[in-house]
Amino acid sequence: MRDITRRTLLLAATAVAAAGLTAGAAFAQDLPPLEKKDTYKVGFAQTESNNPWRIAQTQSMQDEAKKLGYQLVYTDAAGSAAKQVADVNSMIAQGVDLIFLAPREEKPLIPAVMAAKKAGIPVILLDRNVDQALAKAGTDYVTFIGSDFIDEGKRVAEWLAKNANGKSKIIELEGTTGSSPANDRKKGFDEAIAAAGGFTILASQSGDFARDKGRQVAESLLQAHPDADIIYAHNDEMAMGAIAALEAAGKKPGTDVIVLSIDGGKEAVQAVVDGKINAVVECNPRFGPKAFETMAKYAAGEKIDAWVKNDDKFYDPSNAAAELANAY
Ligand code: GZL
Repeated sequence: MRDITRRTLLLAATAVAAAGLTAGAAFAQDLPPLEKKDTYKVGFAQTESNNPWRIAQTQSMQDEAKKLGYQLVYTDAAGSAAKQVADVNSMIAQGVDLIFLAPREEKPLIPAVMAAKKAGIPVILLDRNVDQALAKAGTDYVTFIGSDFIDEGKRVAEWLAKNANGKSKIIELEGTTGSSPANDRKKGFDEAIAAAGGFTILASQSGDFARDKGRQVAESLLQAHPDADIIYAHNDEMAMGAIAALEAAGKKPGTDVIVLSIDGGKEAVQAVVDGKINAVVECNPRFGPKAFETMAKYAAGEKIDAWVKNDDKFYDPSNAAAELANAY
């Protein structure tokens, strides 16, 4: 009797384990659905509110949620990836229907994405992506809505290659370390500028997408490399900081030193008009309409592409004045 019971228990335990694994494996493949409803409770986990781009993105999301009559659970991680993970977990605990997440950095937010999936809550990534080796659109989250950051960096480099007029020594101000825009704007620019030939990147350092940090880093790199005659900033805030650093050093931004940026906010486009920035690739922060449109398509059962790509304009002296009114 004892042998039968033991054997039976072992067989049962094996069957349960196999079922569990199968179920787990099957679950791993299933993206949580979104029920078609008249209204939703939606989470938006923002990275920080330290610059006009972030503020414009948040405003766009809040405006669209209000227009639709949806309840928006908004959190601001104040620049901390760890807090952003906690913010997502709190949204899960509140039982939101879907989470919009702008992952501050590519790797630390993976657990948050997986926790939402495990809880049966679909995630749509906005503006920044997660490490594609660790999480996949269509399996772990619905989609990534955002710009092609590699192409943004490439477009800056291609403009520079045509308009450098003999300048060739570059200081690069990188965005937030570990973030997809910083990684990819560097990759796109560095590869294209190397392919163009004749340029040297003297130094490349993070200014964390922030104005004052960008100014401080530009100041120290200009002191270390007084021969630098090009500054490529991964966003407008650091470009504006670099302009302040150049003027403090008695140099004319846009003339003595070429200044290049990405984002295309009003202040930067005005700086192009004023001749202090030479060219800017747009990265539009107005995600609201496309984000909620994509959510509605998902609820309706439509197939969503792994990447819903935003198109970016380009501003230089040829069009900045005419385009200024449209900049965010
Ligand atoms: C890009 C976005 C970046 C902006 C910065 O999609 O993540 O973050 O370029 C912002 O201005 O801080």
